[in-house]
Amino acid sequence: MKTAIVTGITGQDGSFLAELLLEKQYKVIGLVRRSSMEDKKFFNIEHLLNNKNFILENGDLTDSSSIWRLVQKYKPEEFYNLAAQSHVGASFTSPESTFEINSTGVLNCLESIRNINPQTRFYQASTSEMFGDNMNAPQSETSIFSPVSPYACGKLAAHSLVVNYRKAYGLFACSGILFNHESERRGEQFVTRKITKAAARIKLGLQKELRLGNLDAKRDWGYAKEYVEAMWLMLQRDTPDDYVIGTGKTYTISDFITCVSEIAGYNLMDYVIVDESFKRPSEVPLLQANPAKARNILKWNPKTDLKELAKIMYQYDLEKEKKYVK
Ligand code: NAP
Ligand code: G4F
Repeated sequence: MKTAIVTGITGQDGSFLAELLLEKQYKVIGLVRRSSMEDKKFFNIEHLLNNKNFILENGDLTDSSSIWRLVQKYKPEEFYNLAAQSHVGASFTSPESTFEINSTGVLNCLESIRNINPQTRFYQASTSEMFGDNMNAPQSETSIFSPVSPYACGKLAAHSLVVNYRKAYGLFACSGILFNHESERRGEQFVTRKITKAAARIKLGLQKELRLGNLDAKRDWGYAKEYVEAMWLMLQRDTPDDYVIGTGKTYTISDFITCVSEIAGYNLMDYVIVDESFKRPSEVPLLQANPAKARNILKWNPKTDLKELAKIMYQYDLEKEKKYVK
């Protein structure tokens, strides 16, 4: 039985990856940090808590001793680092902690592997945000990085460390440069989930308006459940490498609102108010993946299109919000 450490286990991707690895008969060790809302933090992984191959350990990515202890205890075959301060907008208000988690946190993982168990295969959650304001789309593994947020700067530092530890120390370290991926488990502050939740609440008469920032930015949105398969595939190769993962299609935030409107059966745009406070000091205007390398080498292909994705999310939110209707 293989053992995998997964950081960020309570998040969207961590929970889907844990399910995938358990299905593949792995022992999954999830890193969790203390929360003031202890009863709510397991929402995405509640259904896994009784699985004997699913083990949670306390720690924090920025606390190197907790990472070293974990690698020492389990000497895992695979280590997936999905933990991050993952909200780009929040990185402008908390740049230091974001940078610490998203870059030094990764160094802690790499150093623990290099010193304790160099045969551990490492996956880093890199991001299309690293392309920043590079308008040359579609973006591939060889496109120029031009980050425009503290979040993306921290992720680019981490990405460079992964490349360096692969070259300098021969670690089996891979970065997945993932474009936006969403699901019914997406955090409610990210734009797609904010929209599907609001659409459901407006439909049910629970909300009157939807305040959003920039509606013109373009994103390449896929379904998170499919993207965690790409992470696993990267670590099964003979040689480590970096891969762009995305659909190759790009849409504006307005397009997504139109899509949700069609599913919900009313014009959601009538309820949208553009609120400057949700705009960012600098914006990533255009993301569109060129996932040819992943398609050719990993044999990975996205299956869920934007409309199906919006439907999954909207229907989930509609069911969830119904309990608040009096
Ligand atoms: P998410 O839902 O926000 O989950 C982030 C996870 O990181 C949570 O489990 C969180 O734990 C954990 N975490 C944050 N700070 C930590 C710390 N100091 N120590 C330990 N754990 C910590 O994010 P996601 O959407 O699943 O994304 C997973 C990873 O992929 C992230 O690294 C993100 O930056 C990257 N990424 C995401 C996308 C996307 O579109 N979703 C695209 C490209 C890259 P708590 O529950 O305690 O907060
Ligand atoms: O949903 P978002 O917050 O995602 P963003 O900034 O693209 O970041 C996500 O994807 C990255 C991969 O490219 C990940 F690395 C990162 O961890 C995260 O998962 O915003 C998408 C777009 C932005 O252009 C934003 O300005 O939507 C725009 N937007 C407009 N109104 C809004 C809002 N975003 C949020 N969160 N909230 C709004 O009200």
